Formats: sequence, structure tokens, C-alpha cells
Amino acid sequence: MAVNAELVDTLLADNTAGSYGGGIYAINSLKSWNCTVVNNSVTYFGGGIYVENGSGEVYNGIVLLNSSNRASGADLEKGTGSTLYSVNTLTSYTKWTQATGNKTYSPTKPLFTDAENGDYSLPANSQAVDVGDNAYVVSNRDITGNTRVYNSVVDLGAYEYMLAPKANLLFTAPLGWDAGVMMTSDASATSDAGTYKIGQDYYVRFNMTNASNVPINNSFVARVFVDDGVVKTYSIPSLAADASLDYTLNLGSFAAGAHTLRVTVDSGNSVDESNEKALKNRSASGEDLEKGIRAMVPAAAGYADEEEFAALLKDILLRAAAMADERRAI
Ligand SMILES: [Ca+2]
Repeated sequence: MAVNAELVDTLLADNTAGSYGGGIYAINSLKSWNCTVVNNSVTYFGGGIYVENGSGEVYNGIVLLNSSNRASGADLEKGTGSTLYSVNTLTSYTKWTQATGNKTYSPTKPLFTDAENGDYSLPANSQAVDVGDNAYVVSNRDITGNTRVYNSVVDLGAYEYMLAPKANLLFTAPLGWDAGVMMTSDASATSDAGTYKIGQDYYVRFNMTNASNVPINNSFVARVFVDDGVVKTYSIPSLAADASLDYTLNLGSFAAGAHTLRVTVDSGNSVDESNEKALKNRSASGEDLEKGIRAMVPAAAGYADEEEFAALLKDILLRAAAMADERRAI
């Protein structure tokens, strides 16, 4: 019982009262946003809600299946001089002073997950999902702490339906790194090497993150490929929510020429990821979460790097030109 009540994201269910208001008894005014008032009972007035002497306002609510010993008093009732307003509320009540966008309860359509056992959350196919009015959303969380609003339109009642969250595997840059996957000739480097040298060891460093609040409890593998051959397979038994793993692998030295490095994770589809489809579509094979890096090793063995090689070429050409000039002079 309250003199003036304001309720948000509240479940009032399975209560009983004597004379007034099985779920809510407001002596003066009542304002409620996203409240579920169900299966309450009263002996006389207002099985769900009773507003005695003021205005009762119900926004995006569910008010139904309440009962009274008096047939007319099941869901809502008001005292003389009180008013009852509702916006986008799922109810069987029809005597509102003013109602906008109310939804008619259908007992043959799904509504709650398991009302018999006290679970008044909403299944995906509930008649209360995505039918509210976002103009009357006053909280960014529902009764369980889930996001309000999910899927663009607010649901009715205390619970917002949302798909079960999934794990989300990503290559992410660790603190201080400039990429989630990089190739370098320095095992301690934090950025991709700009120049590659003959006869030098190369390292691949990568970091994968479970960028979700759902732990991965099944094992999966990450593989490193050089020129499409597997050079290392990492078996990862699990990955906690928000957890990251860093790997550094010495690939040894490369022969002169172009080489392709590829790192994949979960190519066996053992993790059900929320972003899997998007990442798969981006990948070359259509199957792996992957990131490819092309490493160019200078073609002329014996010269330290591309810049040195280019300078040498320029020098050779200048000398050749000078020799040609000398010959013409003779
Ligand atoms: Ca929704």
C-alpha cells in the first residue's frame, strides 16, 4: 500500500489482499512503467491494482490474470473520482479513463516463460515482446539488469526479452601493441615490422580475446600457416569472459621471395560466436576467422633489406650510365 506510488521494472505477482489492491493499493496516485502485475487476488476491490483517490497511470505494463471475489474487480479498480490512464499495456481491462495503444491479451498466444512456476520473463514468441512505446522508457535496464531496450522496441512488463548472449572471438591488440596479429623480426616488438631481412628469424605475435561476457567452455584451436602449410597448432581448452591469450611464435628464417602468413582461430566451428558469420564472410576461405599478412622478403639474397637493395640498384644503374658515357667518349 502506498499513498503516491511510482514503480519501474517491477514484478507484482501471486500476492493476496483483503479489501483493496491485490498487487498495488495506491491511496492517491500511481505511476508505473514496465511493470508486470499478474496473478494477484483480492476479496473485494482491484485484484491487480486499486487507485483510491487520484490518477493511476500504467505505461508499457502487463496487468492481467488477477482476480477478485467480485467479478468486476479482477485487474483494476478505482475509487469514485479517480482516473485510470494507460499506454501500450497488455490487459483485459477495458474501463480506462483514457487508453492509448493498449494490447488485447490473447490466452491462446504465448506470454510468459513459465508462469506456473513463477517465471514471468518473456520467451521470444511472447505477445509482449517488441510492442511497447519507447517514448515511455524510463530505465535502461530491465528487472534482471538486462539491456532495456533490446531489438529496437521496448517489451511490455518488467522483463525485456533478449537472445542469450554468445561468446565473441576476436583478434585484438594487447595493451601497447598496434594490431591483434603482427609479423616482426623482433620478438619483443609491439608493431608490425616495416622491413624484412634475409637470414633473420621472423616472429608472429597474435592475441585473441573472448570479447563477451559469456565464457567459452569448450576447446578450440588456433593455427598458424606459412604459405598455406600449418606450422603450429594451439589447442585452447577454454577462454573466460573478457579473457585474452597472447602468443609469440618463432617462424625461423624465410627464403627470398613473397610469403603468406595466416592465423586462424576456431576453424572447426567448436565455438558458437555471435560474430562468426560476419567474420567468416570476410575470410578468404569462408570457413576460418583469419587474418592474413603478406611478408615480402627481398629477392636478391645477400642484401640486408629492401632499401639497401634499392640503393644498390640505383648505384649499378648510375655506374652503367657512366660507363656508357665513357665508351661514347672513346
Ligand atoms: Ca524488445
